[in-house]
Amino acid sequence: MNELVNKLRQGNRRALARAMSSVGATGHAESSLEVCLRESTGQVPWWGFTGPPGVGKSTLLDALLVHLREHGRRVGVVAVDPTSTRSDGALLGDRVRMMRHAVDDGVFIRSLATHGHHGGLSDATLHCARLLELAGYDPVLIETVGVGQNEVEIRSVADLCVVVLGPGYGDDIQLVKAGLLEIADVVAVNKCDLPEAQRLVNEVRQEFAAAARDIEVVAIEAKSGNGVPELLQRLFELDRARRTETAEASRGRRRTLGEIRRRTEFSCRQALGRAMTGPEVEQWITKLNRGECSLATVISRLAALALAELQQEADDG
Ligand SMILES: Nc1nc2c(ncn2[C@@H]2O[C@H](COP(=O)(O)OP(=O)(O)OP(=O)(O)O)[C@@H](O)[C@H]2O)c(=O)[nH]1
Ligand SMILES: [Mg+2]
Repeated sequence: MNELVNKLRQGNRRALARAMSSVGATGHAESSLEVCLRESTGQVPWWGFTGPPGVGKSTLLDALLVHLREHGRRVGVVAVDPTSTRSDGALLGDRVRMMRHAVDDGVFIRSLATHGHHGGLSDATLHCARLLELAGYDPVLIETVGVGQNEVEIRSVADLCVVVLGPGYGDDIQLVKAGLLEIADVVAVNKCDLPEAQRLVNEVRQEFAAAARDIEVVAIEAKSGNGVPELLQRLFELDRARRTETAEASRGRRRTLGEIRRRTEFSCRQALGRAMTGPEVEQWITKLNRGECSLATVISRLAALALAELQQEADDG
């Protein structure tokens, strides 16, 4: 175990790749590596990049990697696909877009298909980002598609959230955008080489102004790299402002709190689901329909069953 941690701290890429595959794969029981990771990380900022599918997140990360390397930073990337709607080919696409960095020892890119992973998007992301932090990567960049629940999840994992938007999504974007703007520390409007982009920039600025929120909206062209240095400067500024001692102390705590919340919700939902299919349920339906018990009673019985199961699991280790 110590040997593995030493290798990881030295940035051994094979050890890192292996650890990423093994960590979080065991279900309920935690490996000693997972415990060690929680203890040894929490100092390095994680920057989240989220936005609609195809908006240019991977292209942006690729461009940012160039500049971060010029600043002498070693950068870890976790590209997450929580929706499971993309094929392996699309995941490969992420890597292809950032492929020119694959031979660079100062960059480590991991694509994650979290479909079917217990606990969803965030556990696997959390483990991989912690591993990258332990291996000396700073910052750690996390790409995730911003749809539905994921946008809330990325907020609980990343320290800085960059929301990437782009023109050409029609009205569908409105709902997504509203949720995304909530979680933004910075907004990058990509594809500003396209004619409709400036309108989007103005619109987003107006929305922030109306809500009295001081969020910078940066116009970029990820493909050509225009605007990317300005975005990076803004990220450095925000990062510096947050790199105070208290922020660093609370970073690890906040991640663990998010981890507890997500795992608790996940485990409770699973256990309740199983309790709902138990043999007692038929009797409760009958009693409830005859007015012989209240819904509150049924709920508390189901919750008790689920809790007993969780307790048993914990006792079994
Ligand atoms: N016109 C234009 N196209 C861009 C720009 N940046 C990226 N694209 C294109 O947008 C498409 C999607 O880019 P990706 O970087 O894969 O987008 P993504 O957000 O990572 O996509 P998913 O990971 O699938 O959600 C590609 O065809 C890019 O070439 C830009 O600045 N201008
Ligand atoms: Mg991508």
